Amino acid sequence: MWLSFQQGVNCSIAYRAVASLPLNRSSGALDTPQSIILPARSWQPQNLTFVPRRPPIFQPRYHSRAPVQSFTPAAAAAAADSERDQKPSCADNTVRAGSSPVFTHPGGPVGASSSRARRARRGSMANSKYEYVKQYELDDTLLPGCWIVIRIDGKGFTKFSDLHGFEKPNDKRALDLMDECAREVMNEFTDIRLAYGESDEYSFVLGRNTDMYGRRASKLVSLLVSCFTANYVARWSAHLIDTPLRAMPMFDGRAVCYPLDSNLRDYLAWRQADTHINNQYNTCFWALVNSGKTPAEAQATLKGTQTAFKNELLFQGFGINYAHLPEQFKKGSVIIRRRALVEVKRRDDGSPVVRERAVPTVLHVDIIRDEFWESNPQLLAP
Ligand SMILES: Nc1nc2c(ncn2[C@@H]2O[C@H](COP(=O)(O)OP(=O)(O)O)[C@@H](O)[C@H]2O)c(=O)[nH]1
Ligand SMILES: [Mg+2]
Repeated sequence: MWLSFQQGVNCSIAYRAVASLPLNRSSGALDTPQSIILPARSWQPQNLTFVPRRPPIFQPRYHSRAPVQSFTPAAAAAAADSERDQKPSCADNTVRAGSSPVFTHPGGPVGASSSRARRARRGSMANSKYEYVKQYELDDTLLPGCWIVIRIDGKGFTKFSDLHGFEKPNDKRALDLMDECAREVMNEFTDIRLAYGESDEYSFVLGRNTDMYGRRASKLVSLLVSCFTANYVARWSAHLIDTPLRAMPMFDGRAVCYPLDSNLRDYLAWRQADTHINNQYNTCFWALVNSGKTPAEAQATLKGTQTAFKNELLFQGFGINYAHLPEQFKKGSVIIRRRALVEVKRRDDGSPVVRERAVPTVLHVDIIRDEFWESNPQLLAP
């Protein structure tokens, strides 16, 4: 089960029990999460419902490694000969583990993919006539001491969402899937302090002084994008239960550095303001279209209008009180780490072993005003 309690920074304590995500045995996917929020004062250990631990989507990670072939001088000589006969691109030391014969090297057999062996191989490049190619690799280390924001964005999601019949203007299933993928990214990369998402995009904030992957932009962007995308595919069927995935979801990514705390807050405020503006416009637009206007007429009606007009239009014309729309639609999703009790394993007698952990937690709150930052001072701490 997921058993968690959340603790605010101001030491007010709210307790929360989160039911597990049972594995859908036929699809191998996780079912939709359920949360049970218990009132803080009524919390007692006996109130907590124990449910099976959330199973991993995949079995425990391990790296399959090609067996290291035993080394003999004769094999080494033969391998070196055949290596020389190959094309130039194969004649350097970039031999792929498991696909090549083993030959001698100061760092050990090439088939052995230990980091020591790799370092030694790299060192031997010093004598190689091909070494100059390394100079073409640009240094993309991100500025030191700055906040790093990595924003990912769905490629062609206008089409992608139509193809899968996403509800307009917001499809909660799709937004929950985005949130879950972002949580998984934060579980994988613990240097991420905070994430903010809306529509088909997510921004991940890394601490000012993170040394994750040497702050190399290409490493950071590619890893976050691929982790997010892999989770999007793997968890799709748990959220869009009766909707087969009919196209490959893809996400682009970029890294931006912000030197000041105020820059970071302004960046996040910009994204959240964008969420509100888009959501309000889209809610009006689709209400007009669903009432019989053409898209062009709906666009013309809304052109140049202010917030008050749109709120009035929704209320008078369609009985929609904008303030009552789900916070997830109006404010987007912010993910921060909160202390929580998590079941880490089961004893032989079936009882859960619970530990306190920092758990990425999805909130739909205002991050523009000071209140959020004042109640979560760890987010901007050095
Ligand atoms: N219907 C619907 N569409 C969505 C939802 N979330 C994202 N989208 C679509 O994704 C698009 C994202 O905008 P943008 O990144 O600028 O467009 P892209 O270049 O086509 O990915 C929006 O314009 C929507 O069409 C959703 O929940 N429901
Ligand atoms: Mg997009």
